[in-house]
Amino acid sequence: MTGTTADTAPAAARPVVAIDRHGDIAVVTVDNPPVNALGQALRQGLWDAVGTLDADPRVRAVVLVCAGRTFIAGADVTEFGKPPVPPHLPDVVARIEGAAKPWIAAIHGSALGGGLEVAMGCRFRVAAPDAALGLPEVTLGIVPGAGGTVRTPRLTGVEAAVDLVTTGKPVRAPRAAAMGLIDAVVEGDLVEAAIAFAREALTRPLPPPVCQRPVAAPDASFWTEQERRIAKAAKGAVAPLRALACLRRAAEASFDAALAFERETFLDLRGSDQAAALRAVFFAERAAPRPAHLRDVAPLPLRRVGVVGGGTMGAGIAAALRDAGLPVVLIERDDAAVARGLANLTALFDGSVRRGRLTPAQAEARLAGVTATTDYAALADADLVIEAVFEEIGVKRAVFADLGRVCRADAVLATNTSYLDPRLVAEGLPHPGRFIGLHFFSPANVMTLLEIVPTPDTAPETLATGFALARALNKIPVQAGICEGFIGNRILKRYRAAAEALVRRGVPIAEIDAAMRGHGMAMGPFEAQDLGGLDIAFLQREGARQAGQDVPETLGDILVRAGRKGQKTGGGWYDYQPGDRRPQPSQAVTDLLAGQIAPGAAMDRAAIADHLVAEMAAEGEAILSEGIARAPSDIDLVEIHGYGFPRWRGGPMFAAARRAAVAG
Ligand code: T1G
Ligand code: NAD
Repeated sequence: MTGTTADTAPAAARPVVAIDRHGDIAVVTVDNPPVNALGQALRQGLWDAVGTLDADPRVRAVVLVCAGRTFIAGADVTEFGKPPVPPHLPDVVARIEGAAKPWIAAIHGSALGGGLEVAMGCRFRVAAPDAALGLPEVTLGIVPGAGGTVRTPRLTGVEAAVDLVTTGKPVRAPRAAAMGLIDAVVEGDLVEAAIAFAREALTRPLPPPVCQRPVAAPDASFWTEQERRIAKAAKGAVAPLRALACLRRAAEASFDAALAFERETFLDLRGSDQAAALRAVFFAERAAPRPAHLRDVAPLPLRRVGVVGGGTMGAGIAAALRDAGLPVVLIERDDAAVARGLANLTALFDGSVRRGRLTPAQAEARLAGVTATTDYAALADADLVIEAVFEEIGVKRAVFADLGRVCRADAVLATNTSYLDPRLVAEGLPHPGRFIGLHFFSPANVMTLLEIVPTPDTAPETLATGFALARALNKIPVQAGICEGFIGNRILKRYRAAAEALVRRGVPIAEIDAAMRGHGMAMGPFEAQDLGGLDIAFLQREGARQAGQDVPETLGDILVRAGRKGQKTGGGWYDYQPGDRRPQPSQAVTDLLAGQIAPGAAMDRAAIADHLVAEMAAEGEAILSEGIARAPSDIDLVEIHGYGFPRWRGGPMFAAARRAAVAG
């Protein structure tokens, strides 16, 4: 930097790949922020480093390490739509694997996709204890493209490789070591530990490169069983089964033949509709927590949170807050309700223990962080209070009157209302700039969607605090404007109405549900209502009718009036045998609806699904044109994270745009 001063000099371009020498060990440092994605410059840098170090007689081994928050997080997803530029990643991995000096990958943060493939090209892998390793390609609608399906089974055996590759779920370093994916978990300074590991390794004969290691092939029945299992779990996503086929080839064919098959599959899927959809969702999810219009707005601190109401939603929200480590004050209306609220919370944490997500000790600590009381004074120092009491305007207003009295003037006050107008809920509240809607989804400690609903009075920092909360809770936030049902429930209403309209035209209920499941939805519209209960929407319609609105009678109304509220009453749109959640077509429903239904219109399942998804997208268009949603991708995130829409279809708005592009 001679001749310039630090103040005036342009920032010196840091090399993407730098080489340092520690005696006879070279350290190759990758520095390509934010996540060391394998863009062209990085691939070229690694390619050149192999040449440089092979030619350097002083170097006996090479440690590969990354700067910043993570090891190489994979291929550069932004390059996917573009023509590939050499050197191609499989060639870079092969070059590292074939280097004259052994390379040792030193992993921290995440080694994902192409990052793990580079690491598998190295002769050894060591990792910090909290590092994560995985092959998430199937979640992007593709398969690993640089040997992941061929090298993984050579390190871990086929069974573990099937798990890693077809689920896309990463594993932590200790488990990776147990599986054979890495050679050691190392504590302390990663570079020093990796250098020490290298020196030690050089004292013994080297293991063969991964490509030369054997793999034991399971028999045909193993593959049939895996195919069946994976097809069921994939619900229409194609990548997991294609990845399985690659693994089978890896077990049964030569290394080179399997590599060629993997590459062919990768290139085929990369241009597919499913991959395009999953890429769009990938970027939408990453953009959602930090929206551009709030970039310059600092959120308020979130240290202590209150929840009012300990029912289904309040308990779920409190559990989510505790999972994020926040202390919670839970307010209920009387002592019995306090006890019920605590019992609800206990049941949620016990469920996590049963599923192996929490240890009993952790569950106890979660519960110990909740102060449950009837005394609003306990909210005096809360930074945020979320109201989740009965969906009645009078009850909610009374709660906010109390909150207005006891809370700090700068405490954010939020309502979890599903359908009420937040402006009416907040009427009369002092300092209305701190008020906001935070619409969680049930079960609130599991569902990842959070609709954030500002009123015209909501201050920017209050809005930013809603997004900060979503980040703290690891949820996907979507900003919604005020209308009945916000984004998600408004589309749900249109979707259900359209499904009922098909029933009126004579399409069998079970055909509609089967069509939507076949489309990849978690459930069909009618079985989902049976699960959640038909009475909630019924009561809402009745309320509107009593308020003088013209709400035409729905088929659901007829069922509820006949006592058919869903599974909890033994029947709704279907019948249920006691203790059996499988829906059975119902003669009683056929009889009840007889006068409403036209004689059998035939409609194939694909046409049913296309029609209903087009209805969702049409409502989405209306929502956009009214400014209720800020972008089509926000609507897609709502449907995917709140309503079980298949991720690999990208959401109703993505699907509609794709369809329009193909048609036009
Ligand atoms: N390519 C391009 N940009 C990426 C990226 C990637 N792979 N991963 C992350 N980003 C951007 C992201 O959009 C965001 O941008 C910023 O980095 C920080 O991300 C051949 C085919 C590594 C665990 O799927 O899981 O390898 O918003 O907020 O919370 O077989 O990023 O700042 O502008 O998520 O610290 C496989 C995906 C690719 C990894 C870090 N790899 N990334 O989490 O940061 S396919 C992945 C992650 C592949 C080969 C194939 C996470 C992370 P901006 P972030 P984070
Ligand atoms: P719920 O009936 O299970 O729970 C309501 C709780 O509020 C009860 O425990 C009740 O004792 C308590 N409560 C009533 N008045 C109170 C008061 N004055 N002070 C303190 N506590 C009081 O209802 P829920 O399903 O949890 O719904 C709560 C809110 O969340 C509603 O506004 C609802 O629309 C909304 N919501 C519900 C869902 C869902 O799927 N259940 C989803 C999103 C939003």
